[in-house]
Amino acid sequence: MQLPLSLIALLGAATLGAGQETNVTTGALGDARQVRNNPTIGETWIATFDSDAVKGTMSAVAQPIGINYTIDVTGLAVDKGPYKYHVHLRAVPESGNCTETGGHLDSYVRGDTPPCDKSMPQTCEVGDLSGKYGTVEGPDVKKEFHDLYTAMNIIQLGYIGNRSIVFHDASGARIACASLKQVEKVEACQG
Ligand SMILES: *[C@@H]1O[C@H](CO)[C@@H](O)[C@H](O)[C@H]1NC(C)=O
Ligand SMILES: *[C@@H]1O[C@H](CO)[C@@H](O)[C@H](O)[C@H]1NC(C)=O
Ligand SMILES: *[C@@H]1O[C@H](CO)[C@@H](O)[C@H](O)[C@H]1NC(C)=O
Ligand SMILES: *[C@@H]1O[C@H](CO)[C@@H](O)[C@H](O)[C@H]1NC(C)=O
Ligand SMILES: [Cu+2]
Repeated sequence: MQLPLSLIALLGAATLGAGQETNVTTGALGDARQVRNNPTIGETWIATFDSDAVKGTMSAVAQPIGINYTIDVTGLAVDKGPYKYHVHLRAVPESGNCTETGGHLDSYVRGDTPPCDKSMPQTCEVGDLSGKYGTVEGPDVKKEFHDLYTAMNIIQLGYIGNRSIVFHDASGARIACASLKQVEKVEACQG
């Protein structure tokens, strides 16, 4: 659900009129735009987790608009949540060091604060998936959601290819990370 633009403008004007500071809750480049030009519907990228902290997968499948995600993981410590999960900028290096994945995918330059308002996902950092679709609790998670603002088109803002998914525990620590890898395209088979 989106507020009509006129209503948003009115609310903004009312807030300014009252002489209050307004918090910028969208990106410097504006709200995230819906992704409508993925190259191949069904193109799939998967992040595979295989550590003591998390085992399982997060898959991303291109849709006519945006991407469908499925989280299917086990082994999250029950006393360390709620857990956040994001698309981070870079793939995980050979060392496995999650710090080196860099910050969140933030194509519209919004920053972390104030926190994402999930009722207005277009205003959130593009990669802040848990901000938009909810944190998760251990031990096991099976969760699906449809994000309109991430892309599998390399020339588009919000491109997730060769980036990574990072899980954070309640302290913010990066407890696990995995690179998003494209699943081999399977040719349609005749008979
Ligand atoms: C991981 O990478 C960060 C940033 O490069 C570095 O400061 C840190 O020492 C590394 N951690 C390990 C265990 O190598
Ligand atoms: C704006 O955000 C800051 C920090 O996130 C917060 O301290 C402040 O109360 C907010 N102001 C308004 C008017 O919401
Ligand atoms: C996946 O995307 C389609 C639109 O392409 C949507 O209808 C469907 O609800 C999505 N699945 C989930 C689990 O959100
Ligand atoms: C993604 O990574 C794979 C494997 O490292 C590489 O072959 C491919 O060229 C990369 N694609 C892009 C668009 O960077
Ligand atoms: Cu993160």
